[in-house]
Amino acid sequence: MADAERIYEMMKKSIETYDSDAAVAAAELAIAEGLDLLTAVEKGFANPIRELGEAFDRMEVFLPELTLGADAMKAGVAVLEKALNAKGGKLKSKGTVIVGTVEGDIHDIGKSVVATLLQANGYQVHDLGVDIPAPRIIEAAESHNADVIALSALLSTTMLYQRDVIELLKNKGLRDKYFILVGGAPVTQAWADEIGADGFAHDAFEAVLLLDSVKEGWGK
Ligand code: B12
Repeated sequence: MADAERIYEMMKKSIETYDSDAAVAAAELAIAEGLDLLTAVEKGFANPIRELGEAFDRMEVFLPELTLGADAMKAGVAVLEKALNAKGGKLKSKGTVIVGTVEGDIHDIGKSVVATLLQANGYQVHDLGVDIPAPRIIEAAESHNADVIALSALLSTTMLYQRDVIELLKNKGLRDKYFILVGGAPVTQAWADEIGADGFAHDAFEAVLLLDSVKEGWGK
């Protein structure tokens, strides 16, 4: 669809030029044109911010630019999220998800995209933020009567804390209460299998598809 591609391009440009107003305008246009908004989040905003992250990696851009790009992404995604919530507002929640970046890890952007997309797709999401120790994640899951615990880790050192959450759940006799979803750049299906997680997804879009395919009796 040529129109959709044009709007994704506008979104991408807004990230590349660190322009929050342009991101909002592109998001509003996507809504007005009736685009699939979940695809717009991933293609229009998440992919370009990932590319900006890679440029940061290569030291072609620096932290202030990356932060401004992330701000533009958040401004655009907030507009799409509002429209998606208005549509999904009448639907019964598909399930309750606790989302957080594990202890020692302050990477926020990918985790926030996952939280946004799940929420926009009908899940009730509690985003705990970053650098969250295992006991706090479990406390939140218990107090919100969650169905899913979604753990983000961007560092090979902090991936280990995904395992800690699972081990602590086991020690507390709570492991079977939750579907544990893991993700983040260094995380793989093999790692998810090794630590006994229930699911892994490469990106936010895949996370929604995965949860939709396994949910059963959630969203009480
Ligand atoms: C931005 C960034 C930062 C920013 C974070 C800002 C913020 N507010 O988030 C800052 C500058 C603070 C930072 C700091 C550090 N960083 Co950094 N950072 C990145 C960078 C460039 C981009 C990450 C990003 O936001 N990508 C965009 C988002 C949209 O993509 P994403 O995070 O991958 O998320 C998607 C998927 O992974 C997935 N996903 C993510 N979480 C989850 C969770 C679930 C449940 C699921 C299903 C899916 C999922 O879905 C997301 C959306 O589709 C990456 C490089 C890279 N290419 O990934 C390095 C990178 C992750 N950082 C790295 C490092 C080493 C560090 C530092 C240690 C650097 C240092 N020496 O100080 C510190 C660590 C700080 C800490 N304690 O956490 C390394 C990690 C290497 C490793 N494997 O361990 C990387 C890979 C860079 C590199 N090549 O060396 N970083």
